[in-house]
Amino acid sequence: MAETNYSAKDITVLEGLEAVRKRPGMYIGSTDKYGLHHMVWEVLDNSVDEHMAGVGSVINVTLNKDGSVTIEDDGRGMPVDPHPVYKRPAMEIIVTKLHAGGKFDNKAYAVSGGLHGVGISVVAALSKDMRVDVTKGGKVYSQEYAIGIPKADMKILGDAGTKAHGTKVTFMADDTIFKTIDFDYKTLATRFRETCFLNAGLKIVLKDLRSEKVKEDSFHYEGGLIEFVKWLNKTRKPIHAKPIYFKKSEGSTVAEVAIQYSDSFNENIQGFVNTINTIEGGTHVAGLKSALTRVINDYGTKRGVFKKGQKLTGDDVREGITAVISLKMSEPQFEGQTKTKLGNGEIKGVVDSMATAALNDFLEENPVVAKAILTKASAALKAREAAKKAKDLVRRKNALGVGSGLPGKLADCSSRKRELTELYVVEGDSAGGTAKGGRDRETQAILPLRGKVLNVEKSNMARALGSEQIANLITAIGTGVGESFDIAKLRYNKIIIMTDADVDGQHIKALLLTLFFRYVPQLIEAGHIFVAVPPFYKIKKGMKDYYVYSSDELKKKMADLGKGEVSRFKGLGEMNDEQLWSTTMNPKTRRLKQVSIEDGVDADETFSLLMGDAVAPRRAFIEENAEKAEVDL
Ligand code: 0RA
Repeated sequence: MAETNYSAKDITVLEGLEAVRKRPGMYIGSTDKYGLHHMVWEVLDNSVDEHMAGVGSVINVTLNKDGSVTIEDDGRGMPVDPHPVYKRPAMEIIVTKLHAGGKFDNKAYAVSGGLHGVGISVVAALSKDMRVDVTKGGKVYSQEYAIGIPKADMKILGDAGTKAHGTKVTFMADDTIFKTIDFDYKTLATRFRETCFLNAGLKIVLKDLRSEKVKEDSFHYEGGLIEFVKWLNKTRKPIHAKPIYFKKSEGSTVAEVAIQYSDSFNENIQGFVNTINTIEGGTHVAGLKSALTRVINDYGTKRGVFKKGQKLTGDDVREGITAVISLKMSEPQFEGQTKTKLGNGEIKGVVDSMATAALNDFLEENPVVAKAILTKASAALKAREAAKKAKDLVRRKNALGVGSGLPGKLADCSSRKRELTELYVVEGDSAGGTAKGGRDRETQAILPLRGKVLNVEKSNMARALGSEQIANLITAIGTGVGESFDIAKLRYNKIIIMTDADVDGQHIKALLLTLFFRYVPQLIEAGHIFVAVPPFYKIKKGMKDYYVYSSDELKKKMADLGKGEVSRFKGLGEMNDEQLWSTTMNPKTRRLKQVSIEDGVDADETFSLLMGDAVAPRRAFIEENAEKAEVDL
């Protein structure tokens, strides 16, 4: 700390950083993996801003051997001149003062409400060490910090070429703050790829020096959003080669959209606001959707392709769509469970009218593509109407015995207090029977599934909803799917997938997760979907049985117990009512994994690769993820 001399003004600076260390979650969301990676996004945003400002085109991100991260850009370089009020180098103020604000805060698209833009000072405060090197005006300036406090004054290290400029930030996350400081290569790579698609021309190079085998990936797309939708469709068969593309602005709001339909049955719309992936959608996505439905209906009506009274629903129009909407706006408001839903009401109309004009123009100018899209949507409409007819027929036949309308296989719980209730979706009739015997009848409902669930990645919505398994499940859950989804009608607070720990069980789990992700993603986003974790081993010692859930736990427990007879649990069927209750269903002792979507693009890639048609990319994906015991969904 040498000769650094703090004046009264600087005291508030220190207090600011103290607040960050006391309540890190307020500034970076959390102190888990999510918050840790947020540290990188925070520094990277500054480097991307330089590219947006027209200076700088390459960002190098390096995971160093010692666990620190370096982010180096060729932007203008952080200012280093003395700050007029604090009389310290601007660099020091930017890095050590919370919300340096004012003079330095010249971001055109500051993100409020979200967690971005909290500033590099937050990263500094939560780092054991940070070093910033700025190259500009022919010189290199450098300063080091520990938990946000300068170790010494800024130094001039020497001369650089007069043309060189940029900022290099290296930080070591503080392991007394973060639960883990182990960065995940895939999480970083996914985010950097997205960032480069959203900023055409920007190049990000990611290097991992942590293990013997150095990993490196480089992301750079001159085609921006158009390349993005093509990349998203790499596992699908597009029905038109050239994506629909437009970029329009109104005031300070800029919307950029690319759309490409494929012969698949799913809807994959990725929304971004100021480069943040809005997993829960919001008004920008709603505006795009309403324009699409209206424009394609109008186009079909004008050409006389519909029978009287026939109309495409939004779900019809979006069957097989892959789209990206990137919105840049000032003062976005984020809502929702994970604060990834755009809330600004005015945006819906703005995007709707921009998209209506652009889509009308596109369809007029590209009649071949227009026809392909209309044919696809009409096929969805026909399938939907045929499925409805079949259902009405069944309903008429059963007119006398409708009862509650709930599936006969469902063993419902007695409580009607939704916050307390749970639905166990159980593989197989026999495990279903055991679960019925073991459950808490008041709060736990059981829905047994016989055999495989239809793969919704490979079938249209009408056919999927016509399958008994899926119809039963959706009816039991209560919300409906697609456009008619209504969270207020949700019948259970927790929906828990319970399958065997074998290959078949994994497959059924994957099919159910695909169904939830494609048809009711809102339930995943709101944290209602869980996977039950049955025990892996049973240890018998004397009269007592112990259950453990992993090989690590087994080792520990055996060390505790000294001796015992170990047996492997293979399937749910091996347990009796009482065992299933105590190991897997009793809320006090069971293990549950909550299913979440960290990144919409990544989740779509995982499902389309694992459950879709393309074989070669699936093999590559599985090989790439082979070291992970299981792919996190
Ligand atoms: C404040 C003002 C200016 C640039 C930056 C900060 C800046 C920060 C970081 C962090 C990492 N890389 C960065 N690059 C730039 C504007 C400088 C000017 O107008 O010359």
